[in-house]
Amino acid sequence: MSRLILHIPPGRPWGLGNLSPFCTKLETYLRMTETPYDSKPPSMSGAPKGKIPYVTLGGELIGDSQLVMERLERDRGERALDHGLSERERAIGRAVRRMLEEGTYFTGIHMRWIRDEGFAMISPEMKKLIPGPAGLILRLIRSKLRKTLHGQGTGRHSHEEIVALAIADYQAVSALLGDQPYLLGESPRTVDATVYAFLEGVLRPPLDSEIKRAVLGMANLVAYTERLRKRYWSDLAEG
Ligand SMILES: N[C@@H](CCC(=O)N[C@@H](CS)C(=O)NCC(=O)O)C(=O)O
Repeated sequence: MSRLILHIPPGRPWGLGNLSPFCTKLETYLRMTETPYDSKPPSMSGAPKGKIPYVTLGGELIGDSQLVMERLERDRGERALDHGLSERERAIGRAVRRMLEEGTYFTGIHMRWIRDEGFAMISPEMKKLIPGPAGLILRLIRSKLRKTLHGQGTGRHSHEEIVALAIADYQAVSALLGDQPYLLGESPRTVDATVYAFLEGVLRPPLDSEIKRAVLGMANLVAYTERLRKRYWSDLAEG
């Protein structure tokens, strides 16, 4: 089969895998499984679900980081990262993944896009991805995200409530991780790609926040992020 093409925005801002946690998640998985891939900038109009990341696999376009990973896991059979997990471990992995991706994610959108400090931080990075004058496009994206947050519900909370939600989510991950090297024990599993992507997205960008300070105070999460980074992202510059 031809080499997988990963369609993601270029760049490693602040030493992140990607600005988008879903792109970091999928690329982390490809690195965890030593799946050969080439990266290519996405076309939003060509994206199967209108979102990033997506991949070309054997001539087929597949959208959604999780659907791509599930397909690759199926193809790997006994070499799948989640092979051998118990029903209970799979359930914990699923619950943590969906908490981060369908809940915590929106607290990150609030911090990066709605708060002025976050918007000031992210705008120059977004401008690198948008050809031509980007000011208007960024304001449009911000306004669309404000509506998305309102519809999803996070946008109806105060800033303080949103911060408390995010911290409680990371505390839950910290409690589940305990002193294990990976979320479900001794070996890295698919859920670790998500957990890593979300933690680096809080820890690396130069945005001081109550959430970042709280995560920095959870020593096991900080050590975990460094462990995964060393193992899968050692090619990225520090700092
Ligand atoms: N469930 C999707 C979520 C992907 C997602 O929300 N990507 C965002 C960037 S972080 C996106 O493409 N947003 C563009 C849009 O919603 O129009 C996945 O896991 O791939």
